[in-house]
Amino acid sequence: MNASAATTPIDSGRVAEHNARLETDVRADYEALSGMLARRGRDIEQLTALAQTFAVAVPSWGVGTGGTRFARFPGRGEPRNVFEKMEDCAVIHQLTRATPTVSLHFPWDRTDDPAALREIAQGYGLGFDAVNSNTFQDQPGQEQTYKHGSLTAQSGAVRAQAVAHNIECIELGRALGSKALTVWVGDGANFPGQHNLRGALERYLDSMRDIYGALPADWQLFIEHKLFEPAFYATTIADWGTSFACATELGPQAKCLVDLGHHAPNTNIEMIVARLAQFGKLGGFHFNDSKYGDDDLDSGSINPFQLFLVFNELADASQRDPAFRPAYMLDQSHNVTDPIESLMSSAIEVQRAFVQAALVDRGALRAHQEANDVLQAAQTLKQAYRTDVGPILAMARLRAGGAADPVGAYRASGYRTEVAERRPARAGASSSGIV
Ligand code: RM4
Ligand code: MN
Ligand code: MN
Repeated sequence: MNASAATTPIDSGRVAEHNARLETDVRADYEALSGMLARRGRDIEQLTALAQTFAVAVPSWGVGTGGTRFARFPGRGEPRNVFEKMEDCAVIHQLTRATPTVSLHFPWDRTDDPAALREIAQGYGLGFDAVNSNTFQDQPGQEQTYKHGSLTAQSGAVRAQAVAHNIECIELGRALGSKALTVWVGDGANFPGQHNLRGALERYLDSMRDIYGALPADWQLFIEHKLFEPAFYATTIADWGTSFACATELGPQAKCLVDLGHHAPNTNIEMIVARLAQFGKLGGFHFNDSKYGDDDLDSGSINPFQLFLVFNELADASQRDPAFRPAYMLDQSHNVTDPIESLMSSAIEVQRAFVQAALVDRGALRAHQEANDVLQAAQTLKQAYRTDVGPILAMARLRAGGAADPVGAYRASGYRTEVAERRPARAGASSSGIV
């Protein structure tokens, strides 16, 4: 559905006014960049068309204010249910035109009426990406506790409950039009000796086999690894090697999901991406940025060069196999910013890395590599990374009916003040934002 046919939470006339004020400048910058790229033998139109194909899913849990394990400081007008979350996601897509899907998290987003939710999403021009299961928390009224693990628990009853929840996620996702389930478990040990390291992984695989068996034929199962937290000594699915082994063990519908924040500082994540792509097991991403651990900071806010290098590997993989399509999703927690603003600028940062990677002169890079011209090879990447592709992104948005400056248009719209009035805080209602 295009922007004009969809219901837009922000009045489209106001966005048009905003664009009219900025359009002359955007065009001037675009012309200047066009000339510079032409001198490098690159056609700006081809890059803008490519930018318009970019899409990344918004995490439903990211539109509420997040927190730390110390506190959460709620923002104004937070969404109180999945329908209000969809409205905020629609704003993000309306202004960026880069986020046509939403990734839901159950039971946080559980609904008794998936058909109604699907219809509302369609009205906004939104679809659903992978659904996420949650066996890292106990829910009110739940029979078994996950205190000592879920898919790896010693207790068969706990494992059965965790498997049943994942199967319910598949059913809900199916009704919503999703095509993948992402499984992240916090299972692991806090103390040496707490559990048998091998036994825990055996139980994990047994549970995952049951979930895999419930997948529709056109679905994928994404295994998300994470180094630590909440298990501080030994996390069962701690690294891409374990994830890869499990995905291989389970079968062709199982793939690995790389959350950028789930690695030790300084890990060469682009190399992990290259390895998983080479062996056909790269299922998708949770984009975010981090300084120390699973910080869930805005994409590109700390280490944009790393994001570019990840996309450089993805560009290489798509050149080798044009059918290569990993799922792109954001996974962030916004503690001190307006989540809508953070998600819009993050989606644009990921799109920026995607376009910068497309700018890499791959022929020249290969030639420098073959000639062992190390300096020129590195410079070839840097030249693409240093190019300000902002005008391409702005033009792509204008052409797709978005905003020249999404954060500017959003602030001018008064949306946050308006929702603050009609969404008074309700105790415990948010279920959004990670604490
Ligand atoms: C985890 C992981 C999962 C996300 C939860 C909320 O650290 O990143 O993807 O669903 O947090
Ligand atoms: Mn994640
Ligand atoms: Mn995480």
